[in-house]
Formats: sequence, C-alpha cells, structure tokens
Amino acid sequence: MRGAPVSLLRPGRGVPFLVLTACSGPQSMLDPAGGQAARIGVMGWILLAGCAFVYAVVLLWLLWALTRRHRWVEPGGTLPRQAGGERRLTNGLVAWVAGTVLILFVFVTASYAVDKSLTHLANREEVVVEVEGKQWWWTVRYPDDDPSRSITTANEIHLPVGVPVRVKLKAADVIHSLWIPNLHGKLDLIPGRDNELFLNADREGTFRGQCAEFCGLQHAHMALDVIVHSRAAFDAWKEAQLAPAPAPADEAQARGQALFLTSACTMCHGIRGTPASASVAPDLTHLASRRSIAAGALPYNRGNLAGWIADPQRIKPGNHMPLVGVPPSDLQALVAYLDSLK
Ligand code: HEC
Ligand SMILES: [Cu+2]
Repeated sequence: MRGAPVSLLRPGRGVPFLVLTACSGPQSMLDPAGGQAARIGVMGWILLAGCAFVYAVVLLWLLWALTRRHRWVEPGGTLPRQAGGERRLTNGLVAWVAGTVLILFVFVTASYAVDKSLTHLANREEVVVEVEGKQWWWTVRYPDDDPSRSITTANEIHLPVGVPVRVKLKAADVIHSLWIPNLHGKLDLIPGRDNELFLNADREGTFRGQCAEFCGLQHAHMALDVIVHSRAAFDAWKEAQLAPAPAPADEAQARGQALFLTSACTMCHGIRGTPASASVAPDLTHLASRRSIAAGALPYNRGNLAGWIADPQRIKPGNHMPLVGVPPSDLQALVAYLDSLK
C-alpha cells in the first residue's frame, strides 16, 4: 500500500467510507445522474427487494421449524407414519421449485426490459468521445471532421448536460473496463475490438470513473474524472482545449520549457504548440486545467506535480513513466512551466 492516498485497511476507516460511497456521491450507482444509471439503479433495487424477500421467508420458515412442537422418538423407537406424508412432501417440493422458477423469471424479465430500455436510449448522438484504456491511464479524444478541431486530453471526460453522447472504447494493451457508476454500467475495452457506450447525463456535477477489469499492478490507480457541464460551459471548455499551449510568461517558465524540450520527457509526452509531439503518454497541452494527475492517483497541484516528476515510481510503482532524474533546481522551473499550461 506504499504511496496509496487512502488506506481502507486502517481500522475504522473502510467501513464508513464504504457506507458513504454506497449511498451517494461522485462514484455511486445509487445516486444516478443519467437515464442509463437510473434504470440500472431500478434493476438493482428489484434484485435487492426480491432477494431480501426470499431471505426473510427462509429465515421465518426456519424459525417456525425450530419452535414448533416436535414429536420425540424414543431411542430404538420408530417414526410414526403420518397420514399423507409423502403427498405433503411432494406438494411442498413442487411449491418451492415453482416459487424459485417464478422469482427467477421475474428477475430475467426485469433484466431484459431494463437492457432493452438502455438500447432505446442509445439511438442518437450529438457528441462523440473516444476513450482508450492503457496501463494505467486513459486517453480521451473528441474527434472532429476537421482534424485541427479535434481534442486530446487524459484521464478526464467532459460532457454537456442533457445531450446524448456516444463513447467509443478502445484498449491499447490489455482488457480494461470503463465504469462511471453515476452514469452507466461497466463496459469492457478490448484490444482489437471497438465497443461503445451511450451516456445521457441529466444533471451537472463531477463524477468519478474507475477501471473495473483487473489490468495489472496499478489497476486500482486507473481512475478518471467525469465533469458534466452546461452546454455553454462545455463549449467554452472545448474552445480552451483547442488552443495550443500558452507560451512561457516569465523566465522560470521559459527555462522550464527549454528543460522539457531538451530532456527525455519529449520521448513520451506531447505539448501542442511546441515541438514535443509524442503520444505514448498523457498529452500535457492543458495539464494545469485538469483535476488530477496520474489517472486520479493524486489531486492536481504544484506540490503533487513536483512529487510525481521527482519520483513517479514511488507514487505509482510499476507505472510506465520512468524516474528521469531531474535536479531540484531544474524541477522548480519544470513545474513552473507545466503549471502554466492552463
Ligand atoms: C518513457 C515515457 C515517459 C517519459 C520519458 C516521461 N513520462 Fe511522464 N508519463 C508517462 C506515462 C506513461 C504517464 C502516465 C502514468 C500513469 O498515470 O500510469 C506519465 C505521466 C506524467 C504526468 C501526469 C499526467 C497526467 O495527466 O496524469 C506528468 C505531469 C508527466 N508525466 C511529466 C513528465 C515529465 C516532466 C517528464 C520529463 C522529466 C516525463 N513525464 C517523462 C511516460 C513518460
Ligand atoms: Cu484495470
């Protein structure tokens, strides 16, 4: 658990945390913010109610069997034959089997109906987002017919409220799964196969998504932020993302940019508007506008940024950013530059 931001294993911490996340909040299927999640939530309640009912019936029956008066058989004695015993046994068995089949039938029908209603919600699109899962972060693209108007960011999906969105899912290495419980169920991202998901957010807010298919060492640190805005705020966000990275505004930032462009960083990261154009690691063009770094492992701020660059392997052991070895004086300038990339 070294470097983990929150340890659920510490006594007294996990339980309230689990209780809180289960009921409402940025990552909860019981606090739906969209049509799909609302329907899946209803299905969850049907299953819970059905299973609770069966559980109560079985417990009550057990209680009845334990407390009713018994006819005791003396040692060596024989059980008195009951009139119609076999018939009652058969009838009882038939009733149990019929009850079980009926309940399962209700569950299957409800599940089918919910699934069907989800596909009905998915018949139009106004915004397309491509999400690509990689060990252990997400590339998020907004394609446009005009390539100069397409956007690439990382670990953050922005959506307009009340607008149907088609999310295309791809995987670069192993199987991942995108799960934003407040908006929809899970769907796998599979190498070599295109999957898609439709989202219909019906209220604004910031939600949390998580990779839901074990994908290696840092699977637990593969989260993303989902921000649902008003249409106007979404369009403004898009315009801001379309702009190239701002030029350095002072001497420290200029030195930081020079350091970035002459070091190993450019082998992996791109910053639009500079010669750095690699795309094997998160795009950093508007890094400072994001809420978190390293796929939700740390909240975005200058301190965490410096800590990450100084030793990414301590924060997310095994992740694919190596320790580059930046001297402390250079680190300050580098962070000043990256923090200016609003
Ligand atoms: C060998 C490729 C590679 C090199 C070289 C590299 N990085 Fe990274 N970097 C990555 C990968 C991969 C990630 C994503 C790690 C993760 O979240 O699992 C990352 C993440 C980051 C992030 C967080 C981005 C985000 O949105 O989460 C920052 C900031 C960053 N790197 C800065 C740098 C700087 C500065 C340098 C040069 C000193 C550098 N990187 C060198 C591969 C690299
Ligand atoms: Cu995973």
